[in-house]
Amino acid sequence: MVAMPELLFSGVKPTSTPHIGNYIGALKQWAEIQHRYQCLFCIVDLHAITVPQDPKEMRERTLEIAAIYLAIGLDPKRCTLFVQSEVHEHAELGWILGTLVKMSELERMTQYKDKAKVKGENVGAGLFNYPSLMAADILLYDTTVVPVGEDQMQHVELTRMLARRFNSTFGETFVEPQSLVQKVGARIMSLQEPTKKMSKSDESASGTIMLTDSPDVIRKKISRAVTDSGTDITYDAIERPAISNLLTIFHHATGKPIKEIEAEYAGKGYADFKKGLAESVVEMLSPIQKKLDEFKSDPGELARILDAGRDAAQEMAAKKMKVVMERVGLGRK
Ligand code: ATP
Ligand code: LTN
Repeated sequence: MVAMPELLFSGVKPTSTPHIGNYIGALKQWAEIQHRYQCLFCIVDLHAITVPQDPKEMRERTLEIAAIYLAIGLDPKRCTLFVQSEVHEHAELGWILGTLVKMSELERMTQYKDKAKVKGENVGAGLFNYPSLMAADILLYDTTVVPVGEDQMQHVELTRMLARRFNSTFGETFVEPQSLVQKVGARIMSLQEPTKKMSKSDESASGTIMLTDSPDVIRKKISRAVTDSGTDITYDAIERPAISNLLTIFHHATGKPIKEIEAEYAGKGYADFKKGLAESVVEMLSPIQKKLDEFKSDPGELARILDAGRDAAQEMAAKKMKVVMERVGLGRK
């Protein structure tokens, strides 16, 4: 008997242009492992609206993310690329799972706590219930592997728990997924505040290198990156968070082990190190940017890929929802 390939699912929110944290923590890994799994990559626009978005800009960014998926090397012949809101089963299963999750479990989610802290009283209920929808994304497809940055591990854990809860309440229906997180680079920090993760919604644009930043902008942002006291270029995530973050980025941009980069810059100053780093990041991004321009200039092809992705995802999701509706007792037959 031929074993079924394991299924991989992941997604990015169209909240703004992705940054090198998204690339190093998630996207780069997707491109490397796509050949080992049956893959679905989603643009999670329903998640994006858990904080207010400009409608016109969000639609543009949805297409931009699709073009980025292709530019980083995802192969649409192997992977299903689609937009979350175009497959209505995501919202439906998200609702059902929202009836199973406990308030106290959602209250423990650090992404919610972090975002709610910034928003204060104005936080929407969607932000609170966000993990139910994320669990729906994953469970709809019998996903086994979810490659994400470290910040999302807690949500994948909650997804596993919801799968178990649903199965024990209504009968075996969902597969328990595993998160897949890189050893180094699962959490790239802001260049301006190295104790905070680099984030699309970060107020300080100079702390975040966007995948579309020009070489000059990249050089400027890296030259202004904060550093730790002293002059040593050595990795120590606790004592020297700023330099450790820059070393991690350097490692991913060049493929060189961190030890080798430390040796290369031993006795040299931060200025030399930052110059070397900036050129490596420019080199890492330049082929992606070139391809991105090509894909952006062919909206017909992008639309064709997303239409095919939607149809393929829809077919899988509909089958699963039929079973879920039956198990839960929804509808008439
Ligand atoms: P926002 O700031 O709007 O919440 P975000 O930057 O966290 O967005 P997402 O679209 O939510 O971006 O994340 C896409 C993927 O990138 C996820 O797998 C997430 O874990 C990963 N990721 C996000 N930020 C980082 C980071 N700083 N370092 C490593 N991985 C990250
Ligand atoms: N919550 C994730 C984005 C996301 C996701 C998913 C990731 C939504 N649904 C399913 C993996 C699998 C984030 O904030 N980065």
